[in-house]
Amino acid sequence: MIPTERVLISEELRDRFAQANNVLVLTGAGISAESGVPTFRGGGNTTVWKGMPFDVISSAGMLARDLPAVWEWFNYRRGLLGALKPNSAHEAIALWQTRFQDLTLVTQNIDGLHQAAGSRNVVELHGNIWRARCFDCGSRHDVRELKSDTLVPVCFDCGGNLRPDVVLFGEMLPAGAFESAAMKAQTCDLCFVIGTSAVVYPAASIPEIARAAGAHVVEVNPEHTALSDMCDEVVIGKAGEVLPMLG
Ligand code: BV8
Repeated sequence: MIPTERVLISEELRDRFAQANNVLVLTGAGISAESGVPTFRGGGNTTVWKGMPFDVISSAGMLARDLPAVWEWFNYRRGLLGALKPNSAHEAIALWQTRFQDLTLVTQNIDGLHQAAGSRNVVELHGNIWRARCFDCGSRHDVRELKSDTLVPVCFDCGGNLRPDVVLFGEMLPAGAFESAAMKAQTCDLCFVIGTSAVVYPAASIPEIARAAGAHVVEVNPEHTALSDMCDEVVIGKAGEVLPMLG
């Protein structure tokens, strides 16, 4: 536990935060940790499920082999998420959207907590666990409105099988999502990387694009990551404590 008073925000970051116009924020599972959402690689209880590492059960191959098992896995995850609320980090970022001329929020998370905190136009690189998509007609449905007595729900538009509207390992990201995030990364002057181990691509390349385009890149994480050496500043701390300190 890092005592909050020891979390250091540099004067340079305060100045940049005060003067920034175009800001891009990339978030990962760590920003939801203080809401009680288990992270993937921090030993959270989602890392292995029924003996399978999560990147096996959450993969295109498993979807093709065993769609019911994938639904069971996401139903279990939604059960963990159901009662959880956004934390002060999600709330701080929601307030930033009126603070800056242009704020782009890009998340790897599928939990919907940024939207629940009030953030709008969230770029969901990996989809959303609360949505389902039809294999046949592509229509999207809120899973909370699905009435199904079978593990694999069917589309009420065309009767096709539904799948979680989530990007699995080995699958392409939603059309345009990465491209719009990359475009904003090229024009932002301040880029925050919050709560991600930065091992999943292409998401982890967003801060690299921002850095190459001249943005000031700031990481917020209780520990160093694969991206830390590339960042201009690493604030060692929990997102829920650090972000409200920025104002
Ligand atoms: C793609 C949805 C092109 C599912 C997720 C073989 C074939 C195909 C592709 C690949 C391949 N080998 C590698 C790849 C690329 C692959 C990849 O990157 N693999 C990695 C593991 C090496 N990527 C893909 O497959 C992507 N698609 O490449 O398409 C393609 C397509 C076909 C063929 C070729 C190419 C799709 C990737 C999307 C996968 N779906 N999620 C689900 O949720 O089940 S990714 C999953 O990992 C989550 O979205 C998660 O967000 C993401 C990244 O993890 P993090 O968010 O960083 O979470 P993590 O637990 O790792 O870290 C938490 C961090 O928070 C830690 O640093 C911790 O210190 C910190 N923290 C903890 N507490 C706090 C905190 N920080 C702040 N405050 C706190 N309180």
